[in-house]
Amino acid sequence: MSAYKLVYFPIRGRIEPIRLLLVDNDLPYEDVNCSAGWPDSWKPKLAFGQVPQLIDGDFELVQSNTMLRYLGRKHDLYGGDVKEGARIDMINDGVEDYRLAYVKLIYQNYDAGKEEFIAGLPAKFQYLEKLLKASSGAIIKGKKTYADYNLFDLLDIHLLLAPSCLDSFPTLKAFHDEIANRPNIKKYRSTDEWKKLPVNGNGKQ
Ligand code: 0HH
Repeated sequence: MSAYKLVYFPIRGRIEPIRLLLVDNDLPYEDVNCSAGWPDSWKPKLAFGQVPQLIDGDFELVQSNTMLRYLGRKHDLYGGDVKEGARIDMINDGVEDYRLAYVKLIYQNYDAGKEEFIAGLPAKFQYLEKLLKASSGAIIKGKKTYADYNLFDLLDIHLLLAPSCLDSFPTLKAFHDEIANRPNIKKYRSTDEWKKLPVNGNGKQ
């Protein structure tokens, strides 16, 4: 199988959940840095003028959540039936809502809004805690799903912002720990290269 190509800036940002999915499932990929020549050489070629972009042979996709679902369908990370698939999508859509709020804080209101944002996290995380607790700590009990990587990354970036934010959420904390300790993911996240990779494009985290 030829390697997927992931076109993005050299940051974690919106592509990190996709990288984690590929790493955990032994799927080869290469990062393509779009910084050089951005925007003129890139924007006209991108379906919505934005990255990330996934290239699978002659097939090109943008929209990070579409890319996750594509890989989920291709690599059996989409549950076993339509109801499981819908639950995975539902949780992934919830993750997207929380990611949008995070992105808004990071890029538009970091200094003035950080304290209030952190104070509001328990009100959000209680829902995710309840959802996972009802399913033995997983999105789908006993199965890997594409949304695992998006939820993991969401928790991970919030832990950087507020290291104690999962202290009252044991199910979410165990979910995060389990994925962080999977051998491929642990190895990937232990390199100096990964540790130096900015989380966001403006240096805030
Ligand atoms: N809904 C889309 C998705 O989920 C949103 C994509 C998006 O916002 O895929 N793309 C942004 C880049 S992510 C984009 O293409 C934000 C990171 C910005 C970091 C830039 C600087 C990095 C320097 C090292 N934005 C460019 C644009 O819209 O022109």
